[in-house]
Order: sequence, then structure tokens, then C-alpha cells
Amino acid sequence: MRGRLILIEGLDRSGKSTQAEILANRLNGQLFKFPDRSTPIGEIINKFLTDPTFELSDESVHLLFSANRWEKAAQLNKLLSEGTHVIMDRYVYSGIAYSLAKDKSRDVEWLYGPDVGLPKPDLTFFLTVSMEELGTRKGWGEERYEKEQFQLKVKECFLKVLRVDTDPTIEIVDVNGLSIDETTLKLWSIIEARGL
Ligand code: Z5A
Ligand code: MG
Repeated sequence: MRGRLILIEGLDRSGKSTQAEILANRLNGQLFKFPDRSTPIGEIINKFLTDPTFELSDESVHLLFSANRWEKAAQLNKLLSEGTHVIMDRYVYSGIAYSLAKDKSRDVEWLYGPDVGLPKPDLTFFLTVSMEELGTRKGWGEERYEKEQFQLKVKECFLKVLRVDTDPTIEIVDVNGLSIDETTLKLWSIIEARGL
């Protein structure tokens, strides 16, 4: 049987990596994280995110994030076809939401274009946490994009891009005020309820 692909999306510091690691262990699956900063393209992305003097056009950044996913696509497909479950920490929706937040007049079909053909998740969680709570979390504000006004725009764009009304694979999960364990319980109950 093909492995399941479960994606965790959310704003910066919403607890994606924490939950992705826990779920990957519970499901005895593999963890994928985007951006993957260890690849050739990931190194450029890392420089862009951490060095404020390193400028790239919005289009180039968008294509680089997508290319970073394509760097891992063959490995991802192989694992899924062998029956391994994969938990993903950010993916296509992040790519679209962040680019759209930078320029809301951008053609969404153009934004989707470079990711067409990548494996589609069986389930996508979008974790929502209030800005007040995010601001208290460790390390916030160190990288490009980590500013409250921009994150509010990103949240709006995510909700637009996720199409929760028509796509049954999307789950918006309010985890505000929940501990790490409580969040895991909430996500796990959804995975079980869906029989994944
Ligand atoms: N980006 C993009 O523009 N286009 C793309 O296509 C992709 C990404 C894929 C870097 O992403 C940037 O890349 C990101 C989007 C852009 N920019 N922003 N903003 P990243 O994934 O490398 O980094 P991040 O997601 O922004 O941050 P993060 O540190 O990975 O956040 P997180 O994974 O959601 O959070 P965490 O590491 O699990 O938790 C953060 C802290 O909170 C940590 O100290 C935890 O112990 C704590 N924590 C976690 N859960 C809880 C709860 N429940 N209660 C209290 N404290 C908690
Ligand atoms: Mg993370």
C-alpha cells in the first residue's frame, strides 16, 4: 500500500517542526522539511532568509522554493511508493501564501505553476495560533518575513489558498493556548478519525 503524505502548514513558530517530528515518530514515518537548507538550492534560500543584504527578485525566490521541493521529489515518490508514511513540514501552500503576501496582485495560477506535478498530500493541517502567542515563542523575529504585519498578511493568504470549503484534504486546526502534548492529541485524533 502507498504511504500516506501528511503535511503540516502554519505561520512561523506555530509549532510545525515540533509536531512534524512527533507525528513522524508515532507513524514510524519519514520527516521532510521545506525549505530543505542542506541542498544546493536550499543553501541559496538559507542565505536569502538569513542575510538581509542578499536580494533576489520575488519571482526568483518563488521559483527557488519550488525547485527546492523538486530536488526532493524523486526521493519522496520512492518512499511513498514503498509504503513509507511521510510527514512534511511546510510545502506548496507555504510557497504560494508567502509569495502572494508579498504581492497580492500576483496571478495565483502562475504561483501554482512550478509545483504542478509534485505529490499531493493526503491530509494538510494548517495550525492557527494568535499573534500574541507567536510573539512569545523562542527565536521569533530573527529571519526575513518574521514581522507581525507581514505574518498577518501571510495568514490571510494561506486561508485564501487552502480552499478549505472545496478541498476535503485540508484541516484548519486552532491550537492557540494548547501545550505541545495537547496539540499532538488534537492532530492525532483527526488522523485517526480519517482512518489514515
Ligand atoms: N517559505 C517560503 O517563503 N516559501 C516556501 O515555499 C517555503 C517556505 C517552504 C523559513 O521556513 C521561511 O521560509 C518561512 C516561510 C518561508 N518564513 N517565515 N516566516 P522554516 O520552516 O524554516 O521556518 P519557520 O516555519 O518560519 O519557523 P520554525 O522555527 O520552523 O517554526 P515552527 O516549526 O512552526 O515552530 P517550532 O520550531 O515547532 O516551534 C517554535 C518554538 O515554539 C520552539 O521553541 C518550540 O519549543 C515552541 N513551541 C512549539 N509548540 C509549542 C506549544 N504548543 N506551546 C508552547 N511552545 C511551543
Ligand atoms: Mg520549523
